[in-house]
Amino acid sequence: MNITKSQIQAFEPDEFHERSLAILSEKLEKSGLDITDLISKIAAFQIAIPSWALGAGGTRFGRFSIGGEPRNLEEKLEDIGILAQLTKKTEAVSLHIPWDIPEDYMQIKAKAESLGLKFDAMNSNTFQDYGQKESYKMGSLGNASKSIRDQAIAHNVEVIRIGEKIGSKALTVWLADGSNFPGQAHFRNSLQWTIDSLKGIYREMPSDWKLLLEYKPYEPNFYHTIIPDWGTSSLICSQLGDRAKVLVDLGHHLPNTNIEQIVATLMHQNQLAGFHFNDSKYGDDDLTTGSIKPYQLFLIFCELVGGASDGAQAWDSISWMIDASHNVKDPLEDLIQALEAIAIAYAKALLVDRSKLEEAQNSGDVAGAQEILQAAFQTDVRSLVAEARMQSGGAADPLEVYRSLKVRENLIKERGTGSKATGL
Ligand code: LRH
Ligand code: MN
Repeated sequence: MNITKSQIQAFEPDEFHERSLAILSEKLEKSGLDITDLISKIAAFQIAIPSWALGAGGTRFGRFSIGGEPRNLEEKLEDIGILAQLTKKTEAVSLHIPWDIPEDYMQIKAKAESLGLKFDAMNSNTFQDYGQKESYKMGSLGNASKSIRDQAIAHNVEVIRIGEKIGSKALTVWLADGSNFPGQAHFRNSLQWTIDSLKGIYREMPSDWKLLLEYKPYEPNFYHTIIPDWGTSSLICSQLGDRAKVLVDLGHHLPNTNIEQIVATLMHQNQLAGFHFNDSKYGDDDLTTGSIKPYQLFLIFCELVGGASDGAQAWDSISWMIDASHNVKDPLEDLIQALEAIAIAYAKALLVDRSKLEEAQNSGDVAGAQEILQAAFQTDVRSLVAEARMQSGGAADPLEVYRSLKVRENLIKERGTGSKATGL
C-alpha cells in the first residue's frame, strides 16, 4: 500500500497546535533555548526498525494474528516505508538472519532505496535451530563442543557477508547461551569459549564495521546466561577491540536496575554501542517504548544528551533501534507510538538546563537539581515534536492518518487475514 505526500498533508494539525507551539516557543526562548535548533535536532533523530517486529508477536501461551502481516522482506520494507512517510522518524531497518535473508541482494537494496531506507545493524541468530548441521540447544559461541562453536562463528561471518552486500556496517550479537540448573555449565570455560569465538568473528569484520554485544540476565536460560549484564559485555568488548561496544536493550535488566547510570558509565568509557528500545514491567516484556516507565526513558536521554555535549561519547557513534514484540496491538500502530515516545523523551532531555543542574549537583542542592529535571520532564513538548515532523514532510498525527487511511484494512485486503511475518 502506497501513501502519497498529499494524502498525508491533507490532514491538518489540531486547532491548538500553532498556539501551543507559540506559547512553548516563547517559554523556551525565555530560558535561552533556540527553537529552530531544537526542531532540527528532533527532526534529525532517526531510529531503526527491527524486521522481526512487523507481525504479531506471541508467547508460549499463544499468538493472535493481526491480519495483513508482511509475507516477505519486500513487504516488510513497504511497511517500514509507511512508518517512515508518516513519522519521518525512521530511515533504516535492522535485519535478523535467517528470518530475513534477501533472495536478491541488488533487488532488495534497490527496493529499500526506493522507500528511502537503508540497512542498519545485522542480527545473527544462534538461539534457534533452523536446519543447521548441529543444534544450538546447549549453546552456540559458548558451547562445550568446538564444532558447534565453529558453526556459530561461521554463521556470524555469513551474516556479516550478507550485510556487506546490502550496505550494513554493524553486527549485533545476542547470545541465549547459558544454563538452567546449577552444575550444568562451567562458568569460566563457557565464558572463555565465548570470548575466543567472538574474537574469531571480530577478526572477520571489515575495518569500518562495529560489533554490538547485547547482554540479557535470563530467558531462555533461567539459571545463568554467559553475558548477563553490561559489565560482562563491557569486559568482553575490551578484549575484542574498540569497534566492539555494549548494546543496551531496555528490557534486559533485573527489576529496578538503574539503566540511566549504566548508560552514563558506558558513555564514560566510550563503550556504548546503542539501544534496543522497548519497555517492560517485569521481565523482557518487549512492550511499547515509554508506555510503562516514561520517566526512566527521559532520564536515559538526559545521560545521552549530557554525555554527548560533554564529549564523553559522540552522539553519531551510537546506534538507535527499537526491539519490541506486539502481542495485542497492531505492529505499525505500536511502532508509531514508540517512535513518538522516543522523540518526546529526547525533546524533553534537550530542555534540561545542564549548567544550572551541574551547579545544583556541585552545591548539594538536591531539591533544586530534581526541580530542574522535573521542569523539563513536565513540559508538554508534543507540539514541538509534531512541528519537527511536519517540517520534515510527515503527518501532523501519524496514528490518526494511519487509521483514517485504513492502512491495516487495506493490507488485509492485499495480504489476507492469515498472512504471517517471520520473526518472534
Ligand atoms: C533477545 C532480543 C535480541 C534479538 C531478539 C529478537 O531478547 O532482544 O535483541 O535477537 O530479542
Ligand atoms: Mn534486543
